[in-house]
Amino acid sequence: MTKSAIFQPLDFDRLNAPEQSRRSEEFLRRMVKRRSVRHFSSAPVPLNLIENAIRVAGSAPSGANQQPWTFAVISDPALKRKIRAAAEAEEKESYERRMTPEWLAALAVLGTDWRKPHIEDAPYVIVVFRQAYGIRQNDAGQDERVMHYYSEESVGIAVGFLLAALHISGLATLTHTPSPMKFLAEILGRPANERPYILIPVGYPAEDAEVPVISKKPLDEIMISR
Ligand code: IYR
Repeated sequence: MTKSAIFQPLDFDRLNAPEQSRRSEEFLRRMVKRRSVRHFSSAPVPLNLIENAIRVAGSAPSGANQQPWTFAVISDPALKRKIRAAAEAEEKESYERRMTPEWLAALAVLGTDWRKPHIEDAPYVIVVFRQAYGIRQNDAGQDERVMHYYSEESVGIAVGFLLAALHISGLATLTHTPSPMKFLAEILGRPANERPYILIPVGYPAEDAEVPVISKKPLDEIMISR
């Protein structure tokens, strides 16, 4: 049965111009301070910050509002150890054999290697899964595939929301994409329609955390106006 749209009035806060500027400047000032962190403290993080950030991610727009995502929140040390070991095994193979010299050269500015201690050190690891298709029961009680539209784009947008929410809550994150990532679906026992999309260690930076000196392109290099 197709469901048709039901409409309601939009709940929208029309801000005055100074308030718009204030919020815009404040958000910009805070967001540009976000850095990918690879040295985490094991200090605990309140779970409600993680939950709220996932609520923010879950509010993201998605193709046909299908919300094709699952956020796996992992804090169990044994599970984190297992994920780290599997990620490092894939990454070692990648860094030593699979990545091209051009790729390794591009990565040199970040100073990364196959070692991923942050997966164990950070109190939480969020693994985001993309639901390549949905599953529903048909009238005969059998599972049927539901086509998902723009799931890659939808999950990308939700992850952007998630990273922003975690950062604004005073938490550090890393976007990590061990390749291939299939082991995450296996370790976490996810169904066949879920594809690992990204792994995000979340926590506080280690006292002595360092980040590479890199810069972002200025506005005139990333924006065109006509
Ligand atoms: N996935 C690897 C390699 C890596 C690739 C890119 I592109 C980066 O921006 C950073 C790392 C790793 O996580 O080390």
